[in-house]
Amino acid sequence: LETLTIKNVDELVSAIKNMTIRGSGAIGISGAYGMYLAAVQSRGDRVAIQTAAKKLKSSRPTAVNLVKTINEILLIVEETNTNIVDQIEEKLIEVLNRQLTFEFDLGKYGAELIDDGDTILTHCHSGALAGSGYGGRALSVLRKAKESGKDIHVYVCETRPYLQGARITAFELKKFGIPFTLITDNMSGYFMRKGDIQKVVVGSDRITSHGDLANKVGTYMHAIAAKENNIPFYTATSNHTIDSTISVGDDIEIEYRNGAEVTSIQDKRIAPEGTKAVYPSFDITPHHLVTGIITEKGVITPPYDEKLHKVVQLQV
Ligand code: RUB
Repeated sequence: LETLTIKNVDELVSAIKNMTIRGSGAIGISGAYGMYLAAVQSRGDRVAIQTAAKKLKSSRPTAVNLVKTINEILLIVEETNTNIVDQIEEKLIEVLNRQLTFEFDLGKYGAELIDDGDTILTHCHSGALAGSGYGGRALSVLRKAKESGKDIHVYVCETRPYLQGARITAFELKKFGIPFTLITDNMSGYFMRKGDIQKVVVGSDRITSHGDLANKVGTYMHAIAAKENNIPFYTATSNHTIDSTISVGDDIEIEYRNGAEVTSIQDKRIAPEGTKAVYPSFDITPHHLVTGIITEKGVITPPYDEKLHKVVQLQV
């Protein structure tokens, strides 16, 4: 685990853009830290804090956590006349504690869906700030299942091109003593058809009111293969990932990253020079492929609209 020192909002925005900080939960929390940093450094100057908010919100477009968290803090800026810095600090602490509680609670509900002896497929890395918290969202479900005495095994997709599965999830599973096998992204269908996978649990970056979800590209393929093989497909999330302003998943903005991130692996070029490559960082899994949405308030099953709306209403 490396320590990252961030000295100002611009450095934070770069760290989010270049994926040093990534994952919807982690960038949401970082956004709150960024707002606090801007407040402290500008001594509570409204315009400076609002400018920071704009930069932070546009750093990555798909995960809604970041935008929602920053909007919460912007409310303080708009409505408070005194002690803006102290109030933002209080909100930051609230956001951190809330995230830890969410992760713990949703893990508890999610673990009830896992049976003793299950092998679970997960994609990318669904965690909080690496190494902190209860272990992130999908990971929290797996960890709770293991802690409740269930004998589980996890297939972890490596997740090209950033390899978050291999570089982060595998390390966290190892740390928590959960047996796992690393596979490449294109192997899940094979193992599902063979009967080796009983559940799929992934995170999500944004969930619409219909229950369509955006998550790391490749998630949709796993969901289709799961449906075809009668394997339950779950997403582990919190109310901050639910965007009730959008109903249809295809209306979610998908971040396109530089194709050069596909033509090389860890700075080593793997394709001929001049190769054209594209990298949509997320894809949309429509709600009819989603068996359940695991939240801090319980597991939501279809039809989603009204139930998701209630979860959003329950907390800020
Ligand atoms: C990460 C990713 C994660 C979700 C959910 O993508 O798709 O599955 O963000 O994570 P990237 P969490 O690495 O491109 O940010 O549950 O931690 O919020």
